[in-house]
Amino acid sequence: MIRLCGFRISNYHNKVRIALLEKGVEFEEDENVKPSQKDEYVAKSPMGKVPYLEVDGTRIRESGVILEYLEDAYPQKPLLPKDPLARARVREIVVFLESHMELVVRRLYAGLFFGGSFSDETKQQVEKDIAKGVRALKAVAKFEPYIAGKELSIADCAAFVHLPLVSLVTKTAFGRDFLEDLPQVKPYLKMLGERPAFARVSEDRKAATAAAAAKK
Ligand SMILES: N[C@@H](CCC(=O)N[C@@H](CS)C(=O)NCC(=O)O)C(=O)O
Repeated sequence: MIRLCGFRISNYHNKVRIALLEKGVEFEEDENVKPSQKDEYVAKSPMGKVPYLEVDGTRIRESGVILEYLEDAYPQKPLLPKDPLARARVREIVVFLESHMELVVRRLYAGLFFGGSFSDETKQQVEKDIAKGVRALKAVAKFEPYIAGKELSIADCAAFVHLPLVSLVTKTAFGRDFLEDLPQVKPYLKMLGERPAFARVSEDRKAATAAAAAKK
């Protein structure tokens, strides 16, 4: 049996959950697992992060690796094309989204929304780096209607969770949504949000966010 462990506000947890639902894989979920540096948790997830996937007692960490495992283990409803070049293109989009967009804006996220701080230098660097990330995405995104072309792929699972964060952070920090340079993004995210798997994860994220806010 497969068990996804994490929490429903996490972009990385949600990306994996969307893929599991889209692929129709039967799975259990522990949605109350939080990142931690405590020994007991690090024994399960050595970086102390979520999510991880338990497969018959074995754990897989890193959402990208989990998605690749799911493709290998459940090829019936694929989220990667067969052609090696097309597969590379999907993975390239995922790297642009995660490494050059999500991780860039995350440098400001805690400071903007969780009472943390960042220096002017960090802010300037993020502005430069996110512009590069948006430029990269613009060069490869197809929106035909999916981000990598005609088929739904893991790049759509990633885009659905990462792009809204880029909009939120750039609007808040710089007074301008940097994704405005890609006008296809809004209708594309709306289209994805109408798919049952994406809609379910989105609703559950909202409910988990409201529950966390109510606890404070
Ligand atoms: N590269 C990891 C990133 C996972 C990640 O950063 N998860 C966040 C929650 S959204 C986390 O666990 N943060 C706690 C930490 O970084 O210590 C993946 O793709 O699974």
